[in-house]
Amino acid sequence: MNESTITLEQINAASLDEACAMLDGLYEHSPWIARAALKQRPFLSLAQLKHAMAQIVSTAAKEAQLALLRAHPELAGKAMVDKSLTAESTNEQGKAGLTQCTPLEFETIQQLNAAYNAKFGFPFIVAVRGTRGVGMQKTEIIATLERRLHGHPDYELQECLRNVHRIAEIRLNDKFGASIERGNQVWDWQEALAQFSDPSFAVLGQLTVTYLTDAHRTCAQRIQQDMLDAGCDSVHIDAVGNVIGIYKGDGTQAKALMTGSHFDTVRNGGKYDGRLGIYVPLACVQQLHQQGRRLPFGLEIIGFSEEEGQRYKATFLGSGALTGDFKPEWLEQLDADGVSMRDAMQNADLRIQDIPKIKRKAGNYLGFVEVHIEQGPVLNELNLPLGIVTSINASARFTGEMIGVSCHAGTTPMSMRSDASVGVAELMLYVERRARADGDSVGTVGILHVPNGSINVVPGRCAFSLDMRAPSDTQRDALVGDVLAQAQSIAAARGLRLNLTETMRASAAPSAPQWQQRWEHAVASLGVPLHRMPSGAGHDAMKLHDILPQAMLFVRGQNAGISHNPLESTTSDDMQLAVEAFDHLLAQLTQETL
Ligand code: HGY
Ligand code: MN
Ligand code: MN
Repeated sequence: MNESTITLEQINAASLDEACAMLDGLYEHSPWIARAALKQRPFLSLAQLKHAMAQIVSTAAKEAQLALLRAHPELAGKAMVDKSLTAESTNEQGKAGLTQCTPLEFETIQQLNAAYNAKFGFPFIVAVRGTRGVGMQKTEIIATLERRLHGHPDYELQECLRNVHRIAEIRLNDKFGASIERGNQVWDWQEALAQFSDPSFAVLGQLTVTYLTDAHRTCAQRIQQDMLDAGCDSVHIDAVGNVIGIYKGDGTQAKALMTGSHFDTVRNGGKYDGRLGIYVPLACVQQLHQQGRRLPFGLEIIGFSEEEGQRYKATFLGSGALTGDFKPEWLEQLDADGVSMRDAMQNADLRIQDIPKIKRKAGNYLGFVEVHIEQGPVLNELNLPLGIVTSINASARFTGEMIGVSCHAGTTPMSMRSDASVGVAELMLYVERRARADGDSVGTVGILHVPNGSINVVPGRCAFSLDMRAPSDTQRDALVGDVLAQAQSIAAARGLRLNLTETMRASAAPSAPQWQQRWEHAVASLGVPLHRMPSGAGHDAMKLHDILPQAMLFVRGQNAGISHNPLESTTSDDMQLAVEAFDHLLAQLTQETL
């Protein structure tokens, strides 16, 4: 802490005017926010102060919110040109290179700013210091401005406010000299891992890492090295390609804590889905190792090799192998290029015959915890960095095909067609209607494909997928039952044949109360308000749930929490808080073990 930084103790002890002076400049030309929040002193943490200020804005009148946005300068705008920016904005726009725009960049930003302001009535605001705090690239700023120009006014108002809070967060960190090194380390580990992608996607600048491809194996080696460098005592790759890092305990407690998540991705996915859950605990091991400390129990951090079921229809393969749920019939599955899983595993030097041996004995473990990005908008809208998972929704997946008659699009009367794609289209609309009727179920047709389709041929075949989820097995089964029955009746009414194969079914996985409570104590210790929520996404924790007590911690996503999308994003500040929460959970376990 250098002499120019301030401390929370000073903030809590100062008079209101002195405290306001210390926080001056957090919100551009808007001291009313800090002043109102400071009335809630004392603050336990910066996280608590940040959330208090965000709440002051969220509960303010819309006019006050609009005034706050309009108090902000445009990016590379008039204030920058005539040098009337505040010191903070000068620093931020400078770090993002906006003071060195080419004439074309300058012209583009000016035009986009004008269009944005004309459409929404307030300036485009993005935290140009970015999610790592070191400054966005100008190209990224322009792309964000172009993308958000098409946003909905209500969303853009809230998104600009969230960026204003992010700007204030970074300014607060500067004022307090806040240490977010470990969050930065987690951010950097994931950034480095994201450079490896399956070639046909890499050329498009997209991240896709599917089971046992060259990119996948390079990721496994990189994770293995990161684990060793961070201080794991041993790291190995098991018979299904999981990367297992061990940090030994001091021998007091024979049982170990298992944690981790997956490192495979969906096609054109994000950098944090799964990977965050490997690197947050690794940052804890790194600090334990640096301090020469041992916990009473061992830590087993696992990078699960396959969770998304992209290359093969074998979801949760990595974590399932540890619970004894590896299905031998998967080995014969062929990928899109006709490569069997067996061949892919042999090519990766995996010992298929050893798969049964990697099943874990539950008695060797205290439990399983997983940190994961939320992959949804809830924490983002609540301005909360962390969330407590109460249960993982039940899910079921199917692949299917409707088969009719392909025929001439010009000569076949509408009344004489068995059009496979229209049958699937009718089913899709039913899935949407039926899932929506439950309120908290979801149904998705993610794959839709007319093989060898032609513009002038009525489709004779249409392939599709079904992904259906609900908070309970009962509700999921009712949804699945109705959808499958409707599929049959659509096919019958349209003279189509229907093929459907169930490819996955996972039960709802409620968090083990004592583990959920440990996460709650950890989050509360950071001064972050508790928000309990179900997980709409499936996770490895739902497989380990079959043999171990488990609970998850969610980390807020940026960009409305979008996921399975290259816009998937979290900040190093939120990653720092996740690391600190994990530290606290380890400390609780240590306390309980002694
Ligand atoms: O689809 C899911 O829920 C997870 O991301 N595999
Ligand atoms: Mn995923
Ligand atoms: Mn995931």
